[in-house]
Order: sequence, then structure tokens, then C-alpha cells
Amino acid sequence: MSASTSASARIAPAGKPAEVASGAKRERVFSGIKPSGTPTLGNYIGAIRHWVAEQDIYDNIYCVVDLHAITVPQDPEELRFNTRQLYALLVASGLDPARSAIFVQSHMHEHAELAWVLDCVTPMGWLNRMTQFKSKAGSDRELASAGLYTYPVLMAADILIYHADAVPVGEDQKQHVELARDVANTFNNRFGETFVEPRPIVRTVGARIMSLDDPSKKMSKSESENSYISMIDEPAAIRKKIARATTDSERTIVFDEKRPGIFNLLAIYQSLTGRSQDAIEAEFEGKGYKEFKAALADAVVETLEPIQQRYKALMADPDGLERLMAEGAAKVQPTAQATLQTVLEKVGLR
Ligand code: ATP
Ligand code: LTN
Repeated sequence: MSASTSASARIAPAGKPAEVASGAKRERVFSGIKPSGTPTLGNYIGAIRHWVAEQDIYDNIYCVVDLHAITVPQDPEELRFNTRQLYALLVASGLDPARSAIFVQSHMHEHAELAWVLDCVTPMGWLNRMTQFKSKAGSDRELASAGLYTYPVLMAADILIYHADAVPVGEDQKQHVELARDVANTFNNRFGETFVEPRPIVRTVGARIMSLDDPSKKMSKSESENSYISMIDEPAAIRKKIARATTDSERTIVFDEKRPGIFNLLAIYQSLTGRSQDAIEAEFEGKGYKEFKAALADAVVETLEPIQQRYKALMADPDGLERLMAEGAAKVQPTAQATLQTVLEKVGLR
């Protein structure tokens, strides 16, 4: 049996098979997001909004990856809160628990078990090349956790355990998805066809939203508050952060990659309005940064306000939220269990 046909039943809600009208199987996508802080506009533009928009195209699995969050120190209370907050924000953004399986990684012990087996077939040389480890490990690499080092293998387990065909991510995660592909290939060569080799899906516009105060760095929820817009920032905070965002001393509002501050703000505007670069440049011809920043702030507020309202309603019903999380895990559990069992047998552990 080929890897793709050995994938167990498609993950689809009861009564809604994950098949398109033509009868063809939908491709399965898997992606994850860390509860390492409040998600940012970068997470929304680079990842979440695509997941939402493409729910009817794919067979979808989305995961709040709390095991990945603890690869760097987290306050336990904050982590518990951030996991629920992130789950609620995914649903509030439009990920629909009826059309997508949405669950919390640590609720599925199979991921960590598969990761151990995959750790044992992954050469250290591959991990040494991962650029995220280099940037997250800080100045003293000897002090970084072993979990941070093997992080991409756990990510490979997340993806491979569900036989995902594709992984929609921001630019920074492309290298990790390629590693997952290599790990799948290595395992298949050694033990026989088991895993699908997944491919990354990276969008060109908005795949890498940069920090507001240092446009040479990725906008990140683990950095200082003024560097990012969080998905729950109030309109006044959004306007203030955009007004303070780094630009340059030139005057024209044009897409010029050599001017990273204004380029980044224009990229955000382009992502949120869906307009072409030419149309945006024409809109702001002869206008100043102040007018452009006000228009950008309006676009951000307009995007986030309805999400924030739904988010508040979800957070006001903690039992309902727990129920959604449990149902999400129950949906994916049979597939994860079946894959792990197959792997244990192939390796000789069963
Ligand atoms: P941290 O900042 O804590 O390291 P992160 O936001 O980079 O976390 P995740 O929350 O796991 O990492 O990312 C979820 C998704 O959001 C990934 O697909 C990632 O590529 C995407 N993403 C994160 N930051 C950006 C950004 N600034 N621009 C575009 N996409 C992003
Ligand atoms: N490493 C990713 C989060 C992540 C993920 C995954 C993404 C963990 N497991 C599986 C896609 C598929 C990050 O840091 N953004």
C-alpha cells in the first residue's frame, strides 16, 4: 500500500466527508501555532487567515502546539491561559470546528512518542543547519534546551502522524517542513512506505511580516510589545503602535525593498486590502506617511474588531471552550493512534 493510501479515514466531521463534489479526495493540510504569547498580526497575515480562507479546499487539521512552546521557558499559568486564548482566537478568526479538526498538541500523547522514534532516525547534522534554532538559542547555545534543538523533529511528528500532504506556513517555517520531508523519506527507505512526504505552502504576499520597531527582524509574539500588533490590541493601541513604527526620512510611499520599514507597512496594507501594489502606490501618491499610517491603522482595526468580539464571547464560556478542545482531539485521535501503532511495529517495538 502506498503511503498516501495507507492514511486512515479522512478527518472530516460526521456527515461531511472530506471529499469534493467530483469524488476526488481532498488533500490534507496540517499546521501548528505556538501558545508562546498573544498571537500577532504577523501570525494572522502569514498563517491564520489562509487557514480560514482555504477550509473548504482541504481536509484540515490545525494544532495549538504547546509542547513546542515549552522549548523555551514559559510561566505555567500563562501557558495554560495562552493555550486557551490561542484556541479561542483561531475559532474567532473563522476556523470552524465543524469543518476543521482543531486541537491542542499535548492532548495527543502520540505526537511525543512518534517524535522519539523519529529523533532516532534523524542525523544531528540536519538539525545543526536549522536557522530557527540559531536565532532562538540566544548568545549561549550551550544553555539552550535539548527540546529547542530537536524541535523540528517534533514538528515532523506532528505533520507525519496525520499523513498530511501539505503544510501552510510563513516563510520562517519552510526549512522545518523540508526537514519533515527528509525525515519521512529516510524512515520510508529504512522501514518501507509509511509516511507521506509533505510539502510546504508559503504565500508570496505577507509570508514574512516584520517587526514594527526593527524591520530587519520578523514580527514575533516573544519580542517586546511595541514591536508587534497583537490580535487583541485595542484600536487605540493599534493606532499608536503604527504611528510609532519605524520608517525612513524619504517621502514617497512606494514598494521598495531597500526601504524595509515602509515596505513592511505597505506589505501589511496590501495583505489586508487585497489590492495591487500599483493601486496602493497610486492611492498614496503625493501623500505623507501620516495619512498612509492612518489608513493602515483603519485597515488593521477593521480586520481585528470582529475577531475580537467573537473572541470575547468564546472566552466568556470556558466550559464550552474545553468541550471544543476535547472534541477536536477526539477527531484526530484514531489516525494518530493508527500511525503510531504501525510505526512501533515497523521499528520492532511491538
Ligand atoms: P514566536 O514568535 O513565539 O517564536 P511565532 O509566532 O514565530 O512564535 P508560531 O506562533 O508557531 O510562531 O507561528 C505560527 C505561524 O505563523 C507559522 O506558520 C509562522 O510561519 C507564521 N508567522 C509567525 N510570525 C510571522 C510573521 N511575522 N509573518 C508571517 N508569518 C508569521
Ligand atoms: N514550528 C512552528 C509551529 C509548528 C508547526 C507544526 C507548523 C509546530 N508543529 C507542524 C506546521 C506544522 C512555528 O514555530 N511556527
